Amino acid sequence: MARRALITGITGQDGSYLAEHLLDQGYEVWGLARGQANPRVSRIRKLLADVHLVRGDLLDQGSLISAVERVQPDEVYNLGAISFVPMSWEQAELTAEVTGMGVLRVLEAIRVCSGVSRGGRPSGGQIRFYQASSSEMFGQVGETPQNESTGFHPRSPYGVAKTYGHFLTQNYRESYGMFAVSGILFNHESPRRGAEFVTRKVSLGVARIKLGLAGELRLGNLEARRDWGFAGDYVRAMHLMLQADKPEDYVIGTGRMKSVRELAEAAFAAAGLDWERYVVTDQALHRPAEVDLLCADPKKARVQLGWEPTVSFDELVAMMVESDLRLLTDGGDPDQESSWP
Ligand code: NDP
Ligand code: GDR
Repeated sequence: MARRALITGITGQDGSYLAEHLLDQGYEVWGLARGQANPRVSRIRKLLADVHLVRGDLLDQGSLISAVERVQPDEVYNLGAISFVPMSWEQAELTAEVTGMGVLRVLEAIRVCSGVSRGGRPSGGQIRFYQASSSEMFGQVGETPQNESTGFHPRSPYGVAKTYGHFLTQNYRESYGMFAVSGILFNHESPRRGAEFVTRKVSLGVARIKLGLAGELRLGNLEARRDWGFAGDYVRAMHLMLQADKPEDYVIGTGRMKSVRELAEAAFAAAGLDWERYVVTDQALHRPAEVDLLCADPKKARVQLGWEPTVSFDELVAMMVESDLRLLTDGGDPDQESSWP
C-alpha cells in the first residue's frame, strides 16, 4: 500500500516541491489547506489532480485533529507558518500563534490520534513528524558555520516562534517517544519563492528592468550574508530525515555564504546589466534587529543522510532570473502565479 503523507503549508514554496517529490516516491499526498472555497493553490494548481486537500488551519486544534483522523498519515510535514521575517514584527502575536503554537497543535493532533500517552508508545503504527525549523533560530551568531550544537539567539518574533516549535518537537520526542524531528534549514529559494523574499524580489526586479517595466530596485541591508540553496534540493532532505533509523535533528544548507550585494550583482549580470546603475538602498527596508550572517555546516546530513545540494548559487540565481523574464514576457502576474521551471 502507498505510504501516506500529510503536508501543512502545501500551498507554499516548499509544500509544492515536497508534494512533487513525495508523489515521485509513490506516496499518497494530502495537503492541509485553509480558506473557504478558495484556498491559495496557485503553486499546486498543476498538482491538484494528484494531491488530496483537507481543510484545516494551524490556529484551529479541532481542524488538525480531524485532518489527522481523516488522512491517517504515515508522515506529517509541518511546513505551514507565517514565514516572512518582517511581518513577524508587525503581527507578532499572530506569528507566535501560527508559527509557534501551530507546532504544538499539530503535535497534539498526532499524539491524540495515535493514542500516545506520557512515557508510552503509541498502540498502533507510529506517525513520523517533520518540523520546519530555521537558521533564523541562530540569529546573532557567535560561531560560524552553524551546526546542530550551535546555540540559539533569535532576532525576530519569527525566530523566537520557530525556536519554541523546535524545542517542543524535541520535547515531544523525549516525553512521548514520538518519531519527531526538526530540519534546521538555511535559506532556500526557487522560481516559486514568494515575491517578498530578497532573492525573488531581486530576480523579479531584474526582469522588470530588463523588459523596461521598471527603472530601479529598492533594497534594504546589502551587507547581510546568507547561505542560499535551491528549494528542490532541501525537500529531499526533509524526506530523508523521516526515513532515518533514529529521530534526530539536522542542519541543511550549502556551507557557502553570499551577501545581498553579491546576489544583486549576480542577478543583474545574469541579464547582462550592471547592478550599480539600478539598485537604490532604502533605510525603511532595514529590520529592527538584523541577522548579519548565517552559514551552514551540513556535515551531519552529508554523512548520515547522504544529502548533498546539487544547485550552485550562480545556477540558482540564473534559474530565477530566466524564469521571471519568461513569466513577465508571457504576461504572467507574479503575485498570483508561481512560474514553473
Ligand atoms: P511559504 O511562506 O511559501 O509558505 C507558508 C505556508 O504556510 C503557506 O502554504 C501558507 O498557506 C501556510 N500557512 C500560513 N498560515 C497558516 C495557517 N494559519 N494555517 C495553515 N497554514 C498556514 O514558506 P516556505 O515554503 O518558504 O517555507 C516552508 C516552511 O519552512 C515555513 O514554516 C518556513 O518558516 C520554513 N523555513 C523556510 C525556509 C526557506 O528558506 N524557505 C528556511 C527555513 C525554514 P496560504 O497559502 O493559505 O497562505
Ligand atoms: P530571511 O529572508 O529573512 O533570511 O528569511 P529574506 O529573503 O526576507 O531576507 C534575507 C536578507 O536580505 C536582506 N534584505 C532584504 N530582504 C527582503 N526581504 N527585502 C529587501 O528588500 C531586502 N534588502 C535586504 C534582509 O535584511 C535579510 O538579511 C527567510 C525566510 O524564508 C524564513 O522563513 C526562513 O526561516 C529563513 O529564510 C531561513
